[in-house]
Amino acid sequence: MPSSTSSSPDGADERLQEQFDRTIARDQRVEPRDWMPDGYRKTLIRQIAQHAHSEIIGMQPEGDWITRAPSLRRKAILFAKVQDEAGHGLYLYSAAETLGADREDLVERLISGRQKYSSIFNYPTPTFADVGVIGWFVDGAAICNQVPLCRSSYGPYARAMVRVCKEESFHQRQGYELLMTMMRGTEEQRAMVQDAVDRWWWPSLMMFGPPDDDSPNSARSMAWRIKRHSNDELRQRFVDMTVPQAGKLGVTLPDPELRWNEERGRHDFGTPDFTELMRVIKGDGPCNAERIGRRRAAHEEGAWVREAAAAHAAKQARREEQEKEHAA
Ligand code: BYC
Repeated sequence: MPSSTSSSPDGADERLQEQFDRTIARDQRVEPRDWMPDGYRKTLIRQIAQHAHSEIIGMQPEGDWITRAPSLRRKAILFAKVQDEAGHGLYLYSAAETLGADREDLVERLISGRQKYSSIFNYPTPTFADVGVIGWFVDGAAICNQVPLCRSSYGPYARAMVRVCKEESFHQRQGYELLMTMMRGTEEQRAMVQDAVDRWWWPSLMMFGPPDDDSPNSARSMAWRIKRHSNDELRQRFVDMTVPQAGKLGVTLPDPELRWNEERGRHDFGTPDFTELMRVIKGDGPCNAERIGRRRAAHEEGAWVREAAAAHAAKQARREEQEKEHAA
């Protein structure tokens, strides 16, 4: 792992720090072999690991509908989307590894509850309309949050985000298209869509994190240009983007305070229940135990695959070593 801070009498650390500060100030990228402060490395590992875990846990709520999708077309779309989420998790674990994190350790931290994942995936998906609303709201929120991360100061994270965002925009559109189809259907289907919208609206706003004046990590992450916008700014963008889409779809967003503010040129909206957010983050949401239990079981059931892969790699390495000895 590249070294971080340590004091030295010849002022080398200050020079490294200045170089790092200059890279950030010029909006250039920090790369894995560059010197970086410990705090920067730790913050990135924290955020990237949480992001990776969110993608992996995020496969479950929609994944539950793969065997029950109403048509072959919907099944194929859903399969592809959930597979994409697995891919996003893997890019992100790789990005965390470039910072010296150990993937096995990260997974262990997830399944033991020591590392977080997004609160949004602790809510249930009782109807197929939930699949559509997750695409529209949750992937829509992810796009608002992640497009600016494509300009994040850490190179591997920023580059992973470019690809992830392209896929997220397909995910959002498939969700919206699914809901459009349901809205053209029966009265019962329209009611199902409205019910899913009512259940997912507030948790989706909570995805952006606590309000700015209660966000302990924001100031530092923004100074390091890991985060480009505050939690409240991104939440506002999401509301402004989603309100006209709701109008076109023909659903009502469940917020009596929601209205266009001519003066600000943006929407005013109500305050999400941040005590609920904190409760869910701490493990007490409707599905936390189920989500982690399932991830832990899948990890344990997959132990034989990891052991076989490790044994194969060790055998290959031994063979290569023997071949080198013969050749010498
Ligand atoms: N849920 O100081 P703050 C997807 C934590 S998946 C849980 O504002 P920060 C998808 C926060 O971590 C995409 N925890 O923190 C997948 C911090 O805790 P620690 C998921 C939350 O980091 C499948 C504490 O609260 N997206 O798109 O400056 C299907 C204080 O917060 C949450 C990402 O992961 C939350 N909602 O800002 C469909 C994006 N909010 O670590 C879709 C990358 C806050 O200090 N992450 N916390 O103990 C970020 O952009 C930022 O980390 C956050 C939080 C905006 C989430």
